Amino acid sequence: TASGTSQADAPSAVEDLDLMASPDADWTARDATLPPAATSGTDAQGMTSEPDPDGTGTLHRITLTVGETEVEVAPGVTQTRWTYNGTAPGPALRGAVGDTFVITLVNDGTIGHSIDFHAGALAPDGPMRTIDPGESLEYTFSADRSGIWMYHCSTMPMSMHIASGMVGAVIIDPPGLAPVDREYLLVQSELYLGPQGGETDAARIATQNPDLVVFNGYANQYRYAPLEARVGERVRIWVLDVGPNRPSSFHIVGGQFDTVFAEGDYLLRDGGSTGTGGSQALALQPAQGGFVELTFPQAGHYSVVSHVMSDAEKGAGGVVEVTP
Ligand SMILES: [Cu+2]
Repeated sequence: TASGTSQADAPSAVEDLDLMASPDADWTARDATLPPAATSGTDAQGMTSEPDPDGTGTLHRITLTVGETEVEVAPGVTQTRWTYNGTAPGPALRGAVGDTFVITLVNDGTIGHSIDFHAGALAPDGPMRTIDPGESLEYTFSADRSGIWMYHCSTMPMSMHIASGMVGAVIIDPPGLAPVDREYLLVQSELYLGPQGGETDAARIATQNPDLVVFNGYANQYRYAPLEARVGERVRIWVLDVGPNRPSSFHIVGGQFDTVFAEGDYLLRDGGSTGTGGSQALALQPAQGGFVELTFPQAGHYSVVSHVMSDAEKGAGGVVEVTP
């Protein structure tokens, strides 16, 4: 196609990449704050929640519209992302065990797309089918198991659709999840840059050598707009690695995790069997997630990184700014 030719002929946006640069003054970070699960009303993302008429849990409904959206992914670098509701990653959905989610998927894009929710077990054949531009489908799943679950487009080549931004998180709270002072969500993903303003370089994905590794869609996002906490507050950070290819080793410089939850259960709580245990990193393969909890002992600037160091140096970094 004509656009394919121009995409192939244009120089890669890698040439414009400067991770020492800063975003423009009018740039705003994506809010990493994770609101509690709703049981009624309409949230900021347009998800409605109400008591399930069948008497079990909460019924959540949201429409996810697929589109192509040009966004900045690093200072001075834009890409045309394939998005659910205009952002990559897409909206984070949160609920409780026993809830039901009804998703209306609308394809406003220019090629076939689909959606696959790991948060619900079902036969993929119908709900995960690819729909053409202009079509829609309804996808209903029951949240029977807790954890932080990936959702993604599963249309082939899946690596291209995932790397282009068709990903998101579903958080199903474990029963008895303790209250905390602050909760954040970080979704780690890779970018394989096409031309400035263009689409993902499909051929480069297979090298598994990304140009950027990012939290919530933008390189070093929370270095420019730090996450906030106060000394002594309990902070929970949910992390999901959506890949498509790279693992994460989630670490906070100067912090120690006293609680770690991964893939459906606590790895560490209350210091473990000795009462003295701590954790330094949450290890996640692509499509795995969990959370860490910690308190910050002193005011200061605590870097948040994937301790896969080359990935941290490609943008998988941020800061928690801790004030007295
Ligand atoms: Cu897709």
